[in-house]
Amino acid sequence: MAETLIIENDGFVRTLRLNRPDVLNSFNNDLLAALGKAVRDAEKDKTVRCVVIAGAGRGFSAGQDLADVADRYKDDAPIELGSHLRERYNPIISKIRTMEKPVIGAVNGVAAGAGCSLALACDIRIAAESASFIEAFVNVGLVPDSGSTFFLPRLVGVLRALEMAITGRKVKADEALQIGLVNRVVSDAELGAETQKLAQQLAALPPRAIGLTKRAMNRAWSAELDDQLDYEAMMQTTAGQTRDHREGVAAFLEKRKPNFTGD
Ligand code: T3D
Repeated sequence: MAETLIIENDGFVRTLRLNRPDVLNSFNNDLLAALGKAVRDAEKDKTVRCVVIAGAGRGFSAGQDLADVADRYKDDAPIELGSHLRERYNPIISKIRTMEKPVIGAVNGVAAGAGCSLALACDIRIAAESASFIEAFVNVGLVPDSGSTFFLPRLVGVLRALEMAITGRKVKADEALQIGLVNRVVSDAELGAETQKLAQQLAALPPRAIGLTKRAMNRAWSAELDDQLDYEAMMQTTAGQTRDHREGVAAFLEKRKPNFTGD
């Protein structure tokens, strides 16, 4: 049986490719377990400085595999979806946000339901022209989960977020760019190369500075200004004590390329 997740390393960049193309990379328990382990491993591994999440075939991910859960509905027993989310989806979304490494979502096609949430959890989203985003939950009588109610209003505002969530309509790549849902749209053919180019650029930058920046930005979503100013000062004390800070300053003054090591 083919692996549900393909893991590829290129220098300091690790790509996690969802690999159930026949069902648009929808999530069964195997894929969720593999992705959960892969994000935990990527966080711990010092040789990984940037993570890319991508999809095989024509989709990014169509969310929960609806066939995989059909067993649940065989009888009239009450169903408790919350524990499935808490055990399998939520730890993945949390890890992507708290990992002090940049995570790029390379959205090659449709990102629907929890697949859309997964894309939204990434730090940077690059979309192919044929990509689309669908808060598909409502179409199957569910509410947005896996972080969609958190990320979407913060990214595009409550007005647009709520409309996407309660209509379940498809937002294509050009609209996604216009409303601030993605950083960039590239041609389908260029998605792989453009993503790798950005990932390699990020991997060459000082890892601690990037990690602390991500931590501070995450925190800012629910902070007061004075409190956040103080937090920035604290983060800067830490960053200022790294070897990479000295290397960056020295390289600038010596007019050479810096060599950041993560120390
Ligand atoms: O349940 C819990 O544990 C709670 C968690 C919930 C999280 C969620 O993600 S709920 C939302 C689940 N996802 C959906 O409702 C999306 C369902 N899929 C679609 O609406 C459409 O497939 C798309 C709009 C995403 C794409 O449409 P299209 O026309 O490009 O492709 P298609 O023909 O519909 O799909 C291609 C194949 O993938 C097809 O299989 P076939 O007919 O070729 O054998 C289709 O059945 C399969 N597929 C697509 N999405 C899913 C799926 N199979 C299982 N589960 C899916 N989610």
